[in-house]
Amino acid sequence: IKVKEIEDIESPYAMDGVKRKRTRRLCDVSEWDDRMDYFVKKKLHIWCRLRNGQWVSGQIQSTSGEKAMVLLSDDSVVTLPVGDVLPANPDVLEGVDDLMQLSYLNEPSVLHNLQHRYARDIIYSKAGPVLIAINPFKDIQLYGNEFVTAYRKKLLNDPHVYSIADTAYDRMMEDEISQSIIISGESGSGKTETAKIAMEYLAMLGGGSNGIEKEVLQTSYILEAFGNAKTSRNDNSSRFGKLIEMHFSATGRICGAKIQSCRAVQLVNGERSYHIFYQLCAGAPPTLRDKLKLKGASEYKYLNQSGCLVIHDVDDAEEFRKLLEALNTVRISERDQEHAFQMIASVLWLGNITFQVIDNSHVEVVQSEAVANAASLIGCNVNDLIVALSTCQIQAGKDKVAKSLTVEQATDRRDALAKFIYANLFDWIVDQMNRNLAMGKEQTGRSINILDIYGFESFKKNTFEQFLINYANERLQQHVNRHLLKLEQEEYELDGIEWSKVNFEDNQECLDLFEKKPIGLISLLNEESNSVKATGLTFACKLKQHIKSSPCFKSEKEEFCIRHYAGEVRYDATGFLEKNRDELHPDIIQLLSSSDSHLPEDKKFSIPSSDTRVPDFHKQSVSTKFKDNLFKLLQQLENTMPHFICCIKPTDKQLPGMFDKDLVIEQLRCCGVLEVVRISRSGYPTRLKHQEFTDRYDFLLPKDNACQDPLSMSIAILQQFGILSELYQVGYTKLYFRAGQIAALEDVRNQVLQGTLEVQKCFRGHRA
Ligand code: AD9
Ligand code: MG
Repeated sequence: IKVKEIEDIESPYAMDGVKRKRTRRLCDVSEWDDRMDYFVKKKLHIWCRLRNGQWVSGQIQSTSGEKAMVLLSDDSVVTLPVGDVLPANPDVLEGVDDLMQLSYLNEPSVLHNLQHRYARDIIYSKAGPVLIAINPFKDIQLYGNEFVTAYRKKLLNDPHVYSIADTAYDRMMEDEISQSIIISGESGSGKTETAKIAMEYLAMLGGGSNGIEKEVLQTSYILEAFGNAKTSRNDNSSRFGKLIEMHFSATGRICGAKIQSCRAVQLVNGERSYHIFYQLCAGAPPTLRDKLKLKGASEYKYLNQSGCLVIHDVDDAEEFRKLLEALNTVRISERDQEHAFQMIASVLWLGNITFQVIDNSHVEVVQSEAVANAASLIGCNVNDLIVALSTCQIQAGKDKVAKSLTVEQATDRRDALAKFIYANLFDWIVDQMNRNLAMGKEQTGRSINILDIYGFESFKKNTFEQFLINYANERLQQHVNRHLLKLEQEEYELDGIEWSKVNFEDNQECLDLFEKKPIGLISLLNEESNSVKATGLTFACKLKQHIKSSPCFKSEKEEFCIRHYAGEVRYDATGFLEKNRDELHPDIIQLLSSSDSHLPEDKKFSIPSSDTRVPDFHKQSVSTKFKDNLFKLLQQLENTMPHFICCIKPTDKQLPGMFDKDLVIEQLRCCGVLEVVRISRSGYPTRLKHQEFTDRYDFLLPKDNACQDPLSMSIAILQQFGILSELYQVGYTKLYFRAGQIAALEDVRNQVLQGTLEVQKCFRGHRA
């Protein structure tokens, strides 16, 4: 749509059909009541909410009191409460790029606009400063070299991840300030794909002769193999959060990268475990198979319990081949790769170890290929493994005696060992990649950080893992809200400019519920985890007893409910304590430290202190470590200039061509999209300190004004230029301009400097 057309449309604010330029402000509810008659008279389109909650298009025929008679597109007429009728935008605004351009900003109009675009494969739109990305669930022709070039040369201006990455790159190069691209959205909305698209763009911009950009791109593939799994919400769901830093040289070339991760490892995640297990089983070449004694995925208990071994349209063997390629690209040696696969296979074999009770008194490990293979892959003695899994060494005076475990305890030990090996391997791989991508030079202000975490999750059964993931999303949401909604408005208020506040839903209450000490979910969980006798039930009771007042919390028996910003989630407290403790028994630590003595230093297990004299409360719990890690990631983003992408999942079915309006509007509400547009539309995006402003433009003033203070000088300049008072505001410290105003001033300044305009004439010209 050409700007001209938008400007010339007849405004419903204009009375009696007098044509007026469209005012760039939205109609709020009270004004809408006044304008309804105009809509009736002009037969303009409106949105009306039917009894089933759906918004449909129609025309108001008449109103009487609190009722409106509306003609629908099927020629039927319905009578509705006036409150269920909202103005629709004129046709000329159909499918605008930026929701800021809509004359009427209401939920049905926003939904209609996004759906109109989505149906045409235009998945990106702007909501003021935020990019909205709606998952297409199919390949769309919007990426690749030609698009990169077009965005780089600014030939294309349509909303796109490329354009966000391009702006970040330009700002970084010009201002030497680190940038961040923060991607939010619920599980399956497209965050990880979006992160990769942004990385691809930056890699093409910053690629050079050293080929490091190819390595950076391949890290995603490796991280996904080891850190993603299929869930019911997403076939490729990230089970870890990551922050990728890309560093650039003074000439804008990528000179290094760093990956930081934040994870909550569980071996069994909903439908399938991590992709790597299936990839290895399906794709390992014969020699590797022999070495690892590998069988098919269906032979392993950790994999076959869920009943889901394959992902539709995914060939695990082919994926394994790609993984090897990626590992080679990031220069992880073949020996190191083999070490990694050995650890993966050891986990699989550990899962197949079974126990039996002998004489009703003690537990024994069943002798099988599983225990033999696991021991040989871990690199320990079979008997040592058997002893560590089935007995507990107790100090009796100077001697140690072995006490038999129960089957349950032995199983827990086995699983804890497997989980530890896997977690250790994940960290090791990240370390290896970081080492190879490390920057040659010291850090500069030129970096772009891309944040992609696990999205908000709500399953039928939600456990400790969802608890941590949803907590992380709650924190991220606050970070986004703070930057987009809060800080902006606070700046206006502090600087004393006139501003009518836009309210938004704050999630502080829910965050307090998690973080408050000593009566917050994490504190109480840690406290209960320290008690030997505590169970899931006692934990849930403790929560019920202490957290009564929070409106975000309910509990019942072994379950508790948290009202998150993105919806209510019911958690099952079973297993929370064990998972939060995540203890590795000293016997297992002993086993591992004796097993890896032959390994080179960098491949040794990073084993926690086996010193039993270290009191438990000094060992950090999983939730505390997770929280600290998350804070570290978000803290790092505080010092950067943020760019936001909000991913939206248009359907729960993971299929193209579907647009579930209820689902979409819920997500738009969660991201505060309408509020962001409201603030941006009435906001002042260009800000200059009085001194900066006068330094730049004071030469345009008559000489006698020159000795005034910067504030008075600023006002004098603005008056001389005849800038309309609604286009700027004067704060205590800065001047605030509506979009585009500085460009007009700059134009005059340049003309005067070039001698094509006389100072006095420019004032008159502007006033006219
Ligand atoms: V989770 O929080 O990690 O569970 P994400 O990361 O938000 O989730 P992901 O990026 O994995 O979602 O996207 C889910 C699926 O949507 C992908 O596997 C693709 O099949 C599909 N998708 C997402 N974005 C695009 C896209 N731009 N083009 C094509 C896409 N397909
Ligand atoms: Mg993801």
